[in-house]
Amino acid sequence: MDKVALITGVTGQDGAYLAELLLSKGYEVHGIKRRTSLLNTDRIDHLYQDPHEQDIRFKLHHGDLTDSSSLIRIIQQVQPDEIYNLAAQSHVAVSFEEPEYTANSDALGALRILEAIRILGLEKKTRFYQASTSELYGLVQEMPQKETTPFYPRSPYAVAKLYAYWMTVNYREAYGMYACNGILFNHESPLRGETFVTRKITRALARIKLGLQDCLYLGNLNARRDWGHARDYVEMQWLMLQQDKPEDFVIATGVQYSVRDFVDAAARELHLPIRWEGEGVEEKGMNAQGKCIVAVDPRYFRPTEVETLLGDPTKAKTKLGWEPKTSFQELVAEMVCEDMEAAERDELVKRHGYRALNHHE
Ligand code: NDP
Ligand code: GDR
Repeated sequence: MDKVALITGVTGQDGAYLAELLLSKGYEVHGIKRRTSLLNTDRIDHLYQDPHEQDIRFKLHHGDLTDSSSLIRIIQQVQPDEIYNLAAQSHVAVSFEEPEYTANSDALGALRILEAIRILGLEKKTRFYQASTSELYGLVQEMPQKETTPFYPRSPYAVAKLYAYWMTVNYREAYGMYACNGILFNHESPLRGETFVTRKITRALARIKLGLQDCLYLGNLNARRDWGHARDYVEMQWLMLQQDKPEDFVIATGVQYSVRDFVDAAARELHLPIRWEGEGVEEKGMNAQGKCIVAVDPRYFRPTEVETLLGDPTKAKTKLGWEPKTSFQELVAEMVCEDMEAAERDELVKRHGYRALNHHE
């Protein structure tokens, strides 16, 4: 019998890569998506199968992490061998604006799934993966951060994820469930949400290059992150559920760059050299013609910031043989390339109006 997996957050960046990976391994994949007024399945449309076909391997269910009854119903119906809990209000800055909702979805959401597994008597059948985060380290206590580094969360998002982390550990110890945390450092891709800093940079610089936008406004340029590729990281999410016993793992590249470094790397890909001048909120990135194309806007500063994160993936390497395949430069190049293609399409429409796309006219 093929394995059955259930993915929460299937419409998100990781959900899309993970669904693709599990389908390629022969899984029957179920995803939970929430109801939205506009379609939100762009990232997984290529995996969609007409429900009228025979032998459907990829199925979507309406549900929400804030709604226990929908979760219990779906888990009962699907009887999954593996649940990947990827759904979350995942934006750190937004969590300061919506702390209560963030706690409801990110902290209690994980609890609701763990309880659903217990209520349905699936503790011995269903393996559980929790999308934990390097944000747990927050105000870092040790460089680099590994599985034993103490946590110090610095946002409502991170505090909510801390609750989910410990609930996962507690259900493993209390009920003997196969439940584990992947402590993932930042991972990006062309599918990354447009308001996270990497995608914001690659998208804006591509548009600036084509004259569709004048300036990119950013917050803390000095923040340092350990950035990997989402495609490599979902492989590890799967591997973590295939072991003899459940354990928590740090997933990272072990290399860190600043936000400013990311801007420079993306600009280099676009042959758009940037010269930095000024300091603090006055810092600016100038193009070759002396025009400001990157500026600091304090509205993007966070009430409490995580200044530096650097992961030590030694445990994942030695115990699971996992290593990231994509370098920082390759990641930036792939993101820039896709955003340049999107900008070129927009520029075409701007230049020729809708006629260029409507050949039947
Ligand atoms: P995204 O923001 O791209 O995706 C989040 C997903 O969760 C989307 O499918 C979203 O649906 C869904 N979702 C949000 N709220 C709810 C809810 N209340 N009920 C059901 N679904 C909901 O995140 P990523 O794919 O980047 O990250 C996946 C997980 O990993 C998240 O939990 C994130 O916190 C965590 N993480 C991410 C890291 C990263 O660098 N990417 C690093 C460490 C952890 P919709 O499409 O409708 O918005
Ligand atoms: P992060 O990612 O908070 O690490 O959370 P994000 O890309 O939002 O920020 C990274 C760093 O860049 C700084 N920054 C800006 N950030 C955004 N979004 N927009 C800006 O304009 C900007 N300017 C500077 C931030 O202050 C920060 O220091 C991500 C999410 O995917 C979480 O869900 C996940 O848990 C962590 O990564 C690991």
